[in-house]
Amino acid sequence: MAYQASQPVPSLHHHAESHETRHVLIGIIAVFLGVAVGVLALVAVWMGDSAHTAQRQAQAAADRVAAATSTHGTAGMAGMSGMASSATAGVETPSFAGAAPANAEALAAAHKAYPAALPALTLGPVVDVKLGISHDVLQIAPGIRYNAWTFGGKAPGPVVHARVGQTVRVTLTNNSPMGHSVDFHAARIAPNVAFRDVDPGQSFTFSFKATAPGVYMYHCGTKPVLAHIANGMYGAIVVDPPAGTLPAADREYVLVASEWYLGSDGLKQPAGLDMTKAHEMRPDWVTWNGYAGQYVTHPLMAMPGETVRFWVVDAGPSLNTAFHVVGTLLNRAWVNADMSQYQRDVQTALVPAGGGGVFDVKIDEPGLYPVVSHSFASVDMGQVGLLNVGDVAGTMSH
Ligand SMILES: [Cu+2]
Repeated sequence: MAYQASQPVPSLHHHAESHETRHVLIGIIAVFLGVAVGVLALVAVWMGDSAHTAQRQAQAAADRVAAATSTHGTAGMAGMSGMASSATAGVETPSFAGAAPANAEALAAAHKAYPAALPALTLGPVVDVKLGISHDVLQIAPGIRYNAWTFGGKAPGPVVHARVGQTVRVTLTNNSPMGHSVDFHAARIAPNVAFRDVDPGQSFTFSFKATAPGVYMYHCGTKPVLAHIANGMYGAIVVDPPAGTLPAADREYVLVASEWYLGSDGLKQPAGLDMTKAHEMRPDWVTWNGYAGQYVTHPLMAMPGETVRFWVVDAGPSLNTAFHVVGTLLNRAWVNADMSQYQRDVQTALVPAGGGGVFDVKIDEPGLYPVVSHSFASVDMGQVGLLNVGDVAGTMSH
């Protein structure tokens, strides 16, 4: 107050003037607000109306799509089969999941299952891995053929088995008409050098030392990687820890999970890759070791009380695997294939796309135990097998 009183008169006058100005301003603002409220009310009414309009328009569009679908119907779909990519505007790429010829059961029985048993170790300091690259027609489900790109003429490619401390020497020979490469997740190596593209007709050798135990993916790393993996260019390498450091197992199986995205049903002629489905992660088939349901018709075997070890890789290209064995628990789960520690009595363990996991089960009661991804859409698309404990008769679907 003392300070205000000491102010010169002009200053006080100025104060009064500024009060007046403020009143005028408030008046203007009030008027403006009044107008604004009115305008907002009008906008609200207009918005409500345009929402109704939009709704009506959307419904009309939906009706037109429904009408078009029922008009063109199956004839339109049939005309599209055989196309590699079918992202025609407004038409969903059809699913070919579950397609099967009349003799599917006989074909499934006649199919020679991919050998899941872990191959023996190679003695000596160097493990020589020869990977021939070729383009081949593969069966990926009973009666379903696919134009695949492969390591060693099959998908997955050969299982590599090494021990920590060994050198893995990889020789790629490209017998296909286009460039390919290989990326080993077990390696610590400059990828621009080791994982480089190899031209058609060329060979290339690189080596790496196996430094960490586990199970790892290998795959073609040529762009677009999604297409090269989806077409079948992947496999597993198991790296054992030093001898005697893991609990003993009576049987060891390698399972590689992968998805297939088909541009046609693959029945009359081999299907090609549908990149639209691959991008949308909408597979037609999901498999263990490249063929839908092959271990249902040709179960993996074990005897009661045996410890069975699963070395699992998820090759993707995009979906994860929720590893689960129906009717038991995973006694030991080396999650993410970190072999320094395991979890006990796990119901389901995640194996991410591009990752691995190692799982022991010990089953005392004879029976048929489904081995699945508990992400059950994958089961319906073929990612299911059976562990037959005690060589019991019969089969089951799950
Ligand atoms: Cu490739």
